Amino acid sequence: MSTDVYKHKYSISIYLVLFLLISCLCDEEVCLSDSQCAQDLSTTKNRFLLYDVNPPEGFNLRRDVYMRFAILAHKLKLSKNEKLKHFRLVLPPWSHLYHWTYNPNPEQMPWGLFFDLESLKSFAPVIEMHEFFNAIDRKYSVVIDEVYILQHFKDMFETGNFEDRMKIEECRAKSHLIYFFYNNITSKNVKCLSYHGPATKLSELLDKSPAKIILLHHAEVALHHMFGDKLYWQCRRSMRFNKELRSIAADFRQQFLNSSDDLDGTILPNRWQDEKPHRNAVGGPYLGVHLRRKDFLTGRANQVPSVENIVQQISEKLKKLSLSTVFVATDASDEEYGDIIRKIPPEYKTIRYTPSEKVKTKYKDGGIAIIEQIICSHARHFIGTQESTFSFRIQEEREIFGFPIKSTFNSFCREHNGCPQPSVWKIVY
Ligand SMILES: Nc1nc2c(ncn2[C@@H]2O[C@H](COP(=O)(O)OP(=O)(O)O)[C@@H](O)[C@H]2O)c(=O)[nH]1
Ligand SMILES: *[C@@H]1O[C@H](CO)[C@@H](O)[C@H](O)[C@H]1NC(C)=O
Ligand SMILES: *[C@@H]1O[C@H](CO)[C@@H](O)[C@H](O)[C@H]1NC(C)=O
Ligand SMILES: [Mg+2]
Repeated sequence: MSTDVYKHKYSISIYLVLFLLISCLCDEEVCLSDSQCAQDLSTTKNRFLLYDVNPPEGFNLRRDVYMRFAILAHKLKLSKNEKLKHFRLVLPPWSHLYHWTYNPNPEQMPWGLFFDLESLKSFAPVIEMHEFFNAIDRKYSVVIDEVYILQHFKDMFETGNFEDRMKIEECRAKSHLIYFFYNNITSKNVKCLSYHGPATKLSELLDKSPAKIILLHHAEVALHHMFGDKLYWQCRRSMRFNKELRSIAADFRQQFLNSSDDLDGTILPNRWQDEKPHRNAVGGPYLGVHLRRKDFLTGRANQVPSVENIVQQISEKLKKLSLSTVFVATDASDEEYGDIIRKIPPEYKTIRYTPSEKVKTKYKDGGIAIIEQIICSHARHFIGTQESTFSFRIQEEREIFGFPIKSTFNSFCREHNGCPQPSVWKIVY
């Protein structure tokens, strides 16, 4: 064999070693293959922040908790602190939501099924659970270095001390940690952290801790950094729904509501960063309403009007706006919905979204609810249910589309209880 070949091979390996050395030194995430990416992520300074929310909380409050942590992750990434700037926020898979049809197995649905992951990632360094599994260097199980169960300070209301603070204290509630229903995730180091303050303050904890993998449970205890400021809306705008869900909603609007983005003035640019605030959205020729029933009927009887009352408010609004169609998003039973249809005057058309088997199987209750939210967010006028986060998320979406304030921030009035209207959280910047 000629020595030239040897020389050649030799120099290739020297280059390879040099290349690896340089890429390690620069801490660049240049990945030539999936396994190498995983290797790189584990050997570099990357740290992982996982979070979970109080199990009974619904989808739309969880979206709000996400924003608090995405804003933290966004700030960590911009930090000059070497210990903080390499954090990834791991998105908790969606399982066993209280309002969803019960499934014996945890669904563990990734965020990409509901949201446009690329868009989320363009705001904050977030990764799916499966990306986290690939990234860490453990073969069969994950041991979380530190778990903090957040809890409120016991004496906050008694002492009137509402200062931002945190302190490791005794655990007040028995928490059964389920680690996202994965039996290959464990931890030997669980503490309770009494906490009052915005999620961004947790950077102090992350800075002090040497841990590589940290889980915060009851993350909803941490509050918003600033509700309604520029960063809030940037984050909110990055929370675009998954393209297929948007397209299913668009087909439905086209077919049943004579509504399309070019006619309605609801075309958004491809990148959320390029969105320019305006107030020119018109919306499709229908009234959109959200009727939150089920547990609200018992838990918040004051907030929910009777069917007769609802029908009356819908009819009046349709007449006033010269519309003839109402789209109803609701968690009402078929029986209750049937009651609404029967009571609506015959000159008006009532429409509800009914998913195909394919949509049901793929997106389940979570995706169906989103499709209904998208349809409501494109209506000429919207009326929601008092204090429902499902309605709040629709109002934010309409704000992003640029609807006039008056067409968005409305709630159904309720008998004997006046007509409190939702806070107007406008985009201002
Ligand atoms: N498909 C559908 N589901 C709904 C509707 N309203 C409520 N739900 C379901 O009930 C859950 C309500 O919980 P959450 O999202 O926390 O909103 P909130 O309880 O109204 O503040 C939603 O996540 C949905 O799963 C609706 O109009 N349509
Ligand atoms: C943990 O288990 C899940 C399946 O339940 C699997 O997808 C994942 O890769 C496992 N993680 C590790 C690190 O082994
Ligand atoms: C749909 O809307 C367009 C424009 O608003 C209108 O010209 C057309 O007649 C409508 N079609 C139906 C079937 O209502
Ligand atoms: Mg809820």
